Amino acid sequence: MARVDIAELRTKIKKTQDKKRFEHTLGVTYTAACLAMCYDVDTERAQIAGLLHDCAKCLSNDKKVSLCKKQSIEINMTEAKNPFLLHAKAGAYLAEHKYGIGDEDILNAVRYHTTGRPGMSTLEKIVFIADYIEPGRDHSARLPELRRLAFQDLDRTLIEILKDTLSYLDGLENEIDPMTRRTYDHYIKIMDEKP
Ligand code: DGI
Ligand code: FE
Ligand code: FE
Repeated sequence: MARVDIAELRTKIKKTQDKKRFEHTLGVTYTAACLAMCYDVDTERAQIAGLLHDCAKCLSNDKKVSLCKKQSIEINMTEAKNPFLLHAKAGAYLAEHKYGIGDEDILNAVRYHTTGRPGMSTLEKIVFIADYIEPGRDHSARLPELRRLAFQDLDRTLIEILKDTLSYLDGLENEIDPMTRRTYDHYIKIMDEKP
């Protein structure tokens, strides 16, 4: 992969995001870098994935849908009802074709940062978790506990975040993306199988 200039990428992303979203992006970027240090992952790749994870967030919903249709990216029922979910898939497309990222692991970290997926790489887990725990977040009373846990056990943190997300979405029709459920079931199973 051609070398990515992180400072240059940061400047480009800043131009596409409002102030609050860009602050969040920086929070995810540095939190992902810290988790990468903890789990022996390349910190540059963690920062690149963090900078890019919400790169399609500030497109209008119409733009997200039309980009996915144009690029033959599948839109499931949940995404059709909640087009904001498409910022992950659309973001992976832009990361590759607008920002020139060829690293499949980084692209997957962007693609699955909202729902997760069974069998995530360490980098994918890091971005998913960093998105939830970055310092600017203030959406869950359990954040202090999850922030601590993130630096101790990625899989357990993943499960706790998915559990909170599923219970938040529970009972709302067409709300739960099948992938979010599959990710949770997969990691619960892995946890049960651990000695
Ligand atoms: O883009 P961000 O706001 O930084 O974070 P994100 O991409 O993780 O999106 C967060 C939102 O996504 C949060 O409100 C929970 C929601 N979410 C996660 N999984 C699902 C979901 N929403 C729906 N409708 N269905 C899901 O399966
Ligand atoms: Fe996101
Ligand atoms: Fe995010």
